Amino acid sequence: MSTKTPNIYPTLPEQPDADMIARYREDGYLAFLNALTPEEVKAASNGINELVHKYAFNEALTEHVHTKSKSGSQNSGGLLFRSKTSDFHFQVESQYVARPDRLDELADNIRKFQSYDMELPIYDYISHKHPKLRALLGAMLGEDYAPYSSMALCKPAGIGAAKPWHQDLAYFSVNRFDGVAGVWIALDEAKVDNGCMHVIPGGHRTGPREHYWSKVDCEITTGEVDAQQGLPIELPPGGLMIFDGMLPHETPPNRSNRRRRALQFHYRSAATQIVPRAEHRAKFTAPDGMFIGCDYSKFETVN
Ligand SMILES: O=C(O)CCC(=O)C(=O)O
Repeated sequence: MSTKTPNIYPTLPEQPDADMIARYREDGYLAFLNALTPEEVKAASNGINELVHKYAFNEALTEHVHTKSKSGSQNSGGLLFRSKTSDFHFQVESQYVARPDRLDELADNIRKFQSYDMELPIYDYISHKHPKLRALLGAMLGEDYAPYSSMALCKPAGIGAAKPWHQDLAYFSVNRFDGVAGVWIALDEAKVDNGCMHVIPGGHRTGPREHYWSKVDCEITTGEVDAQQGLPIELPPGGLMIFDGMLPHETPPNRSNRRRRALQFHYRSAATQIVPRAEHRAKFTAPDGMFIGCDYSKFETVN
């Protein structure tokens, strides 16, 4: 494990100070134990159940499809519920068998929520309007930053799969790699045993690393990241981490009997542009020009 002291502060401030900004630039992440209020955490967590009750097995609103990846990677398989009226979709943990008569249980066994920021006022508030989060993002990305995506991974108790080492910009179709930040918010206590975030401090400063599709997911090739340098960032419910889009990070599997829910949002600076995938492929490369990111064409949906 890294011997560095984690950049974990007690409270998300009204305005980050110069030391926080310098540490973010140097290490690629900052964490705050206290960012959302208990009421906000409760509303955000209840919202997951609310969305599952609204959409799961509701033929009027949602289609459900089975997904698998051409590489056979475990994390891209599983039942997917896709809204018929928006981009919102959520994926069930691949080992869980969803049943229409057990929707609260299903809500505890979701792997991924995608494009959910406008599905409920609480997510709209946290991701777009929360004054302290806006101040944090403004300080790190510039005042005219823009939302890029809302995608949250949850880890069901006992079966929540790992999200192996990766850089988020291996996936994102943007034209430059110095202006993207992720915000990760714990809704349950996140510890090492139920799959908290791990980061490589400073690992965002050495450019794209080679990724490949393993049996689990798209991940950084062995040897391209020193897992011994991984620093766990344990957070209580309502704790928040902001991290650079190039920072290698991972979360281990949840082998505990406690679920680990989280929210996650990504943002980009005004200097970045969303570009066609071909342009991203030409940029997220090794020195020889070969694409080393995560290629979505490996995905397949099967009705
Ligand atoms: O929440 C997690 O377990 C991991 C999130 C993450 O690293 C990602 O979505 O890129």
